[in-house]
Amino acid sequence: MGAALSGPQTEGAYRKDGKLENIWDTWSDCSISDFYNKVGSYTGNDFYEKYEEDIRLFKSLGLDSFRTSIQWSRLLGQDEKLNEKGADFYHRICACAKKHEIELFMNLYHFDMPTYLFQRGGWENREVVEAYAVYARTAFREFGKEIRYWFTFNEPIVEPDQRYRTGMWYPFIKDAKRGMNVQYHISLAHCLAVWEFRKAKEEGYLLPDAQIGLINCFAPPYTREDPTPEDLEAVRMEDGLRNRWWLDLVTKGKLPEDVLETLKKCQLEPDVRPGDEEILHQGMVDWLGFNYYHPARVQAPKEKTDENGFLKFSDPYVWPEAKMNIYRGWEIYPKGIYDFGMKMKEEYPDLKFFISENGMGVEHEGRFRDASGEIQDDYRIEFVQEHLEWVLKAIQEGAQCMGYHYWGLIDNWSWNNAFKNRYGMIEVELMNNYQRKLKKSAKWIQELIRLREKKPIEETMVSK
Ligand code: IFM
Repeated sequence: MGAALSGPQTEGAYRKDGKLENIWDTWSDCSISDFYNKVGSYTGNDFYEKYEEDIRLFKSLGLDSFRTSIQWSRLLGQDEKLNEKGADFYHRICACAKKHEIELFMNLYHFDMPTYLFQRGGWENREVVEAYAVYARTAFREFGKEIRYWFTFNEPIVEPDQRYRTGMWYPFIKDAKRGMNVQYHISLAHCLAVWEFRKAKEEGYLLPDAQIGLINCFAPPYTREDPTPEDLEAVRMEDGLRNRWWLDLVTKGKLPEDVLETLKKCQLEPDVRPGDEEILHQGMVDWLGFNYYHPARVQAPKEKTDENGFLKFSDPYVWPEAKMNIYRGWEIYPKGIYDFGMKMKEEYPDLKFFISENGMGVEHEGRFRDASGEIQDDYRIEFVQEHLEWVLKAIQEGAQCMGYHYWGLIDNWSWNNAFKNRYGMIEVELMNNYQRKLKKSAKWIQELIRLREKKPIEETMVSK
């Protein structure tokens, strides 16, 4: 049981100690009104200053692990040399986690491209893929004896989607073809990093039991009842592009052929070059992180093509019985976690996984404060409890699920939504020097963990 965070959403200190500008700082600088309440990337939740307090808090709640990410823009300078002060910050985090006997999971990339590399084409440019491999190599060698659990990417599907296909995020591109290349290049970058990891291990830079993984938001796809063949085709491609793409890569070292064939037929195939096959083959991991918030409900597309003339694979399908998190616009469907667990058991039985993110973001949480000032977030307790019950069922039925990390245990900066939706079980008071304060759910999870140590998990989980 642990917590998930990321560097760019928590650290702040955006120009401190030699940190370079990243793509979020650039977007904040050029259009601050795009960010909720005009809160840009600059301060995170002050983790740079408060990491010791935060790690102590995790420990006091009984958590055994937490994830954050190294910011590429903090670790390396433009010359690709180590930024000593940046490295020192991450060494201090490692030492603090060790002191409090809490396992640190370290991710290398969380949507945070350094701006100078973005200006060279970002993930559209193969040189950036190579630069990422250099960055990963440097991180493995620098922190190899301090970190056991490594991850190459968090949600590698998100940047192709948000920056290049839907154009919701800076630089607001809507081009399915460019999006496919970005997705493909990120896949190659993942593989090169895994290769660097294996090499670093052979050369003795890593802990002997170090592991490497990938984390993605594998939203299980569903369609309408009584689907047409076209609806099923929409599910095949939704699953193919967003889930099987990564699952095949990390278990078989190749991309799903049916998906590549379909992409070829509609001129959306990525720019595959000689030698890529060998690179892809390096992509197999030791385990996987599954971020789960909502299912993907799709149906056959109404229009055949999008506004740029590229073939559309699906339209959203609104399930009439859907229960919504209205603040985030995401469906709450706890059973999806179990369905994914069963899919893993059937289709990728050798790969262990853990729930690497799951959580509920809610707006204006101040209205749920009681007389003592504590936020009574019973909705969050219900959300986590229901999801954990499905995790338990999946484990009981044979899924190799190793654990659960709650996303955003401490309120954090959520991209252009900034602090609009609060995810934390720990509140951050923005107007009071980012002070931390437990919400009701923090006490609930503390008690859950305490009981779990004493009783069989089944009894702990029964709703009272
Ligand atoms: O804040 C994000 C995180 O960066 C990736 N997963 C989803 C979270 C909530 O929106």
